Amino acid sequence: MAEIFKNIPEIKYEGKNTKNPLAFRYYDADRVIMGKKMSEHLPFAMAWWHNLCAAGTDMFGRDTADKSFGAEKGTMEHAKAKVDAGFEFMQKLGIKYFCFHDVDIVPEAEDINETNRRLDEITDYILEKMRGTDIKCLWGTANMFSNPRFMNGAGSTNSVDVYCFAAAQIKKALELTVKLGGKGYVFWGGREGYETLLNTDVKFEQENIANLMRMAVEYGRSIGFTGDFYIEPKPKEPMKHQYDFDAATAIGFLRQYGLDKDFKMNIEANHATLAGHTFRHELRISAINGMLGSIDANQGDYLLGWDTDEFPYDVYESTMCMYEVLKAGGLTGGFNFDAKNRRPSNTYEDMFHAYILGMDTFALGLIKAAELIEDGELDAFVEKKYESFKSELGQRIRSGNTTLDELATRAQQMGTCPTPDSGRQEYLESIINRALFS
Ligand code: XUL
Ligand code: CO
Repeated sequence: MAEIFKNIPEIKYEGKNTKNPLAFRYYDADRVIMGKKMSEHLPFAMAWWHNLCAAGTDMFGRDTADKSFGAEKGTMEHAKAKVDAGFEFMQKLGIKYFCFHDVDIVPEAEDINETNRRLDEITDYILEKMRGTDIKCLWGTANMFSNPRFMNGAGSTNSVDVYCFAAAQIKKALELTVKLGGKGYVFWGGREGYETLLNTDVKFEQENIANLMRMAVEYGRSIGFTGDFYIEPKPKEPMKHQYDFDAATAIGFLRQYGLDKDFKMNIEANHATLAGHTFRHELRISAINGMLGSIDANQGDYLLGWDTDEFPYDVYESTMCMYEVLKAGGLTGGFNFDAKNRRPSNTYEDMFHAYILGMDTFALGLIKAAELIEDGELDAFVEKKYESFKSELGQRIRSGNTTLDELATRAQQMGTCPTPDSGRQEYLESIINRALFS
C-alpha cells in the first residue's frame, strides 16, 4: 500500500538538545523510570476523531486540512484510507493504542442496519491491520451527540424511539470494542444535560441514563467485555448544564445507581479546567475513590471558555498530572490525545509535530514527577502537616472512637487554641520550580 505520510520518517528519540523537529526530545520509550519503561508508564493513544476526521471546520469556516487521504470523503474507500493513514501514523510515532467513536470509523448511513454492516466491514479491516503490528484498541464509544435524533439527549431523551437507537449504538459499539480487544468503553454524555429546567425533568432523565448504563454493563459482561466502563466528566458544552459535571458528581451518580463497581473515570484535562478545577484535582478525586481509570490528554486555554482541545505543552501541568498518576500506581487505561491541531496548522507534518509535542510534554512530566517523588520533600511535608493525628487522641478520632462531648471537654480544658503550623505554600511551590528548572 502506498505511503501516505511521505517524507515523514519513523520518529526517534534524539535527546533534549536535538533541533530535529521530527524527533523526540524526552520520550525515550525504553528508558526506565521508577522501575518501569516510559512506554509502560505512558500508554499513548491516538484519537481517531481529531486526528483522522477533523479537518479544521469551525463555526466560521470550512476545512483547512486535507484529511481525504486520497479517497472521496463519505465513502467506505475513505474509511479504509483513514485506517491506512492511522496505522502508518501510529507506527511512525510508536503509538500503541487508538480510541474511536462508531461514526469516526465509517460514514453513518440513513438506516442503522447499513451503518452496522459498514462497521463490521471496517472493523474486519482494522483487525487485519492490527495483526501485523502491536497496536491495540484503548477504548471505544458510541457517538450519541452528533445525529439530530439526539438533540434532546440520548439516555436523557424524551423519546422512547431515540432511547432505543442509543441502546442499539451502545450495543454495537460494545461488540466492536470487544472485537478489537479494547481495554475500556467510554460514556461521554455530550447531550446528557439540559438548557432550561422549564422543559426538563432532571430526576427522570438521570434515572434513564443510569438504566442505559446498567444495560450496557449487563450486555458488555455477557459478551466477554472484562475491561472498565468509564464516565468522562465535563461540566458544559454542548449543553449548558451537563449531568457529569466533574469527577465528584459522576462518582456520586455511579454510587447512587449501583454502577460504581464497573465504572471508573476518564479524566480530560480541558474538562477539568472548564469545571473550575485543576486537572490534578480531578485526578486526585478519582484516585482517592479508587476510580482513576484513563486520561484524555489535552489542554485548554484559560482565556477561552470552551473546550479548545489543544495538544498539551504545559510541563507544569503534565508534571502535576504524572505526580498523581505515579502516586495512584498508574492507570488501568492510557493517555488518549483528545486534541486537535490549531486550524492554521494544516499539514501532515503538523499532525506529527502535535503528537511529538504531546508525547514529549508527558515524558518530561513523568521524569520531573518521578524526581519529585524520589526527592520526597513534598511527601514528607504532607506527612508532617497531619502529625498531630498520630497522638493517642488523634488515632481515636481517625478510627471514629471519640464523642463530641469528649473533644469539647478537652478544648474547654485548654481554654485557648494554639495556631496550627504554617502551610508553607510558597516554599513548596519553589520545590516544583527547582525540579522543573534545575
Ligand atoms: C468531548 C470529548 C469527547 C470524548 C469522547 O469534549 O472529550 O471527544 O472524549 O466522546
Ligand atoms: Co475527551
